[in-house]
Amino acid sequence: MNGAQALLRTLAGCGVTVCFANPGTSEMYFVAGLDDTPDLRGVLCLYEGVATGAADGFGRMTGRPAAVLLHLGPGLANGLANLHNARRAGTPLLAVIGDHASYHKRYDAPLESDIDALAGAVSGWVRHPARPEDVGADTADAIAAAMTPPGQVATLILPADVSWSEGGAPAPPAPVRAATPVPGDAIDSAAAVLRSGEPCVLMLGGAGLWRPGLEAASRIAEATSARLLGETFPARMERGAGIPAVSRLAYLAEFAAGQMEGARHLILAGARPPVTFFAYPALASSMVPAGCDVHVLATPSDDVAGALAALADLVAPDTKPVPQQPERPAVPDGELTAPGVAAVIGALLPEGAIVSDEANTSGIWLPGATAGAPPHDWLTLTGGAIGQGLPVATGAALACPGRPVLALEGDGSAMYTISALWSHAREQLDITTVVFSNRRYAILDMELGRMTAGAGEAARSLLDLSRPAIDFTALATGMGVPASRTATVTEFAAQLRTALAEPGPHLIEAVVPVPW
Ligand SMILES: Cc1ncc(C[n+]2csc(CCOP(=O)(O)OP(=O)(O)O)c2C)c(N)n1
Repeated sequence: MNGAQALLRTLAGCGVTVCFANPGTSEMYFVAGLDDTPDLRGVLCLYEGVATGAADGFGRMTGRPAAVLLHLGPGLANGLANLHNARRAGTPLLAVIGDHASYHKRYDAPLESDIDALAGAVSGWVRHPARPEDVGADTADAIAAAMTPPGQVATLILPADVSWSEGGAPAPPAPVRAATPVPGDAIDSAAAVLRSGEPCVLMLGGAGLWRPGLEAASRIAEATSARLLGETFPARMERGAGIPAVSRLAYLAEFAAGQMEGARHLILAGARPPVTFFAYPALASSMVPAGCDVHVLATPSDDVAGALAALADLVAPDTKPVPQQPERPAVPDGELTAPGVAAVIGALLPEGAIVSDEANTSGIWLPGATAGAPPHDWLTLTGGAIGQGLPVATGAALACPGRPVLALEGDGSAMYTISALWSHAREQLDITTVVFSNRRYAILDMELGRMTAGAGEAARSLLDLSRPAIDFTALATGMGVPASRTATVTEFAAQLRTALAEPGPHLIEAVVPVPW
């Protein structure tokens, strides 16, 4: 058995079922080995940022790593932005980077580059198997490393000669570390803060935004009148009818300040201390109000749900969680707008849907409009690097066959990784993509206005996507995804109904004005 075969058999034996791949010559032995590894499905992605984002979506939904196969430093570099988002999400993910044969590296062939520098930027764990004999154990270690709570990017850099040389053997799974239990005194001191009678915010992140954590947090809020908030950009949040509703901290610091106002204590459960997305000349970077003490109940690598449940048992032993009531918005008629799209999505969102939200300024109304829809999962732009939404939808759909996936995309963001649509078609994934076609980088219009005295024509032109207008229906149909375009609410509702009813991928280009 060669090194590549040992790698593939170890992956399959450790329960890795999908490999999102964009290979090159240095990975040909891995590619060849797929025929002998029927339990590992290779999914071709036409750009590395699609492969890495898809692996992120898969890991967010399953808690298990998908593999991603990339071609040397340049392939890794193309996939880096979505690996960054995966790192911020705490997603378990295994990156396999093919490298030149060890003896070839000193010749400085054209694709030679500093793979370690690139991998180090996003990986919590990096290893280079030096011999085929090492590959099995290194792969098993990589999978266990990827699953170290809450999850991280683990990278194996595999020289071509280690791939093709004989001597490999598969290794059994390596033990995975469990989430760290939160010590009793951290729970006691959070309870003391909650009982102080002083205004408290309990901020939830990571696993704290899944149903058990939300239910425990709801009990705590009911019994103590602590205010609940979710982190601004969660990796995965469970929400909808029957699940306690929690608002997320706003992206705009001005709104977030209102949500945090008056807090004397901030208790963190799986969330980081809140900071502004960017620095602004006249704003503080920290969103913790002056005079507010920060208490860490659980870090993202701790047992967040367990800590919340223990805290609820202390301060709210007889209190039940308060579930969100079922509620659907009325669908307006007339010209299509971002709030109109949100209302239609809120009215039609199917039970068990997975929403990959990269709608940016057009998405402001989505949380409100979908709050009382049947239970669903919401995946957000964890690391702020756009081009995540379509790939994450790809991985989520492969992770959860049978569940409908919605990718809600700003037009600018959709273009970064538009070739994900081809993988949606090729794999016949049940993904409905809605592109909010406002034909601008609207959020940057807003930021330009906030940061500068006034922008001229040249500046505004740099944020304009209307010349030429992008025909998303042509792009989608050209890649095998049935598509339609509309500028009215009634048509949009009809198109969304059809897209949700028919299996396989669809795209709807929703022509909307910038929301202001
Ligand atoms: C990788 C990356 N490149 C650039 C940016 C800067 N950026 C933030 S939002 C944005 C435009 C988003 O446009 P669109 O998706 O159409 O949403 P809209 O702002 O119109 O709502 C850009 C370029 C970024 N966040 N990430």
